[in-house]
Amino acid sequence: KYRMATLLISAAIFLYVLVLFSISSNMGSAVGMEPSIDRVYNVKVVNEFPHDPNAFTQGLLYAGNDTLFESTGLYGHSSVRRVAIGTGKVEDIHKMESSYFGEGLTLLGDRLFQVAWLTKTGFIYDRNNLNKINKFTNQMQDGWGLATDGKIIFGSDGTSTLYQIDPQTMKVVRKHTVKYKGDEVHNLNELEYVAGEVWANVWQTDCIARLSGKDGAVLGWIYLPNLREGLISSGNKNIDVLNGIAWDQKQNRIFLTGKLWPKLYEIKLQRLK
Ligand code: DDQ
Ligand code: CA
Repeated sequence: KYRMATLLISAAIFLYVLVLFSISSNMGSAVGMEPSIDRVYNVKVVNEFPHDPNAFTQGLLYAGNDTLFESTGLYGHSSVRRVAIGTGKVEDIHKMESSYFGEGLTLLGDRLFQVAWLTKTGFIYDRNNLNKINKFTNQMQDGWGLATDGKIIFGSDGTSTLYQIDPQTMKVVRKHTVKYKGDEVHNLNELEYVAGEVWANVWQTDCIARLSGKDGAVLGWIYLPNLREGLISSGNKNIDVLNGIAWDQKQNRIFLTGKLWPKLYEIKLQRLK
C-alpha cells in the first residue's frame, strides 16, 4: 500500500513537470526569440565604426571598397547616401522630398532601388551620382525592406510576408508567409541577402530572422540585445531599434547598425544552440 502511494505521487510529480515543461517550451516558440529553440546565435563585435547619429537607418547595403549605401527615414530627413565605413562620413547624398519617408534599399548593377513608408511609390537611383532615374509602383502592402541575390529582389512590408519582386518590372512574382513553428513572424523589416539566405530585422525586437529566400522558412534566429543595450548603458538616450544589415560577400563581413545609432558594428555569429 505504502509503495503504491509513493508510485502514484511520483507519477503525479512527473506529469506536473511534463506539463510545466511543455507550457514553457510553447511560450518560447510563440515569442520566437527565446534561446530555447534550435539554431540560435548571438554576436561577437569584431570592429566598430562611427555612424551618423542622425541617420534613421532604414536600408543598408555593402557596395565594395569599404563603402555602404544607406537609406534613411523620418519626414524631412529622408535620404539615400553613400557612406565610408571607416570614418562614417557621408560622401554623397540625395535628399528626398519631405513628404517621403525613406525605407528599404537595394543595389542591382548600377541602380539603387528604394521603397518609402506608407506610400506605394518607390524610386530608382544611379549609384554613381545618386541621381533619381525613375519611379515605380510598389506592389507590396507597404514599403519596409529590400534586398537582392543579384537576380530577384526580396521585399518586406511589416507583415509576415516575404516578397519576391522582378527587378525588370518591379512586380511581385512570388510571396511566402514566414512562420516559425506554426506562428507567423510579423514586422519583417530591413533585409539582407547573406550567403543564400535572407536575413530580416524583426521590427521592435533585438532579433534577426534567418530565412530561406525560396519559401520563407525560418532557418535560425540571431538574438542580439547587447548592441542596443550597450549603446544605452554608455549614455545614448535617443537611439531607436536595431535596423540595418549589410553583407560584404567578398570578405564575408556582416555590418549592423540601427536607427539613430552612433555606431556601426562588424560582427561574427556565435552559435548558442
Ligand atoms: N518602419 O520603419 C517601421 C517601417 C516605420 C517606422 C516609423 C517610425 C515612426 C517615427 C515617427 C514618424 C512621425 C510621423
Ligand atoms: Ca540590408
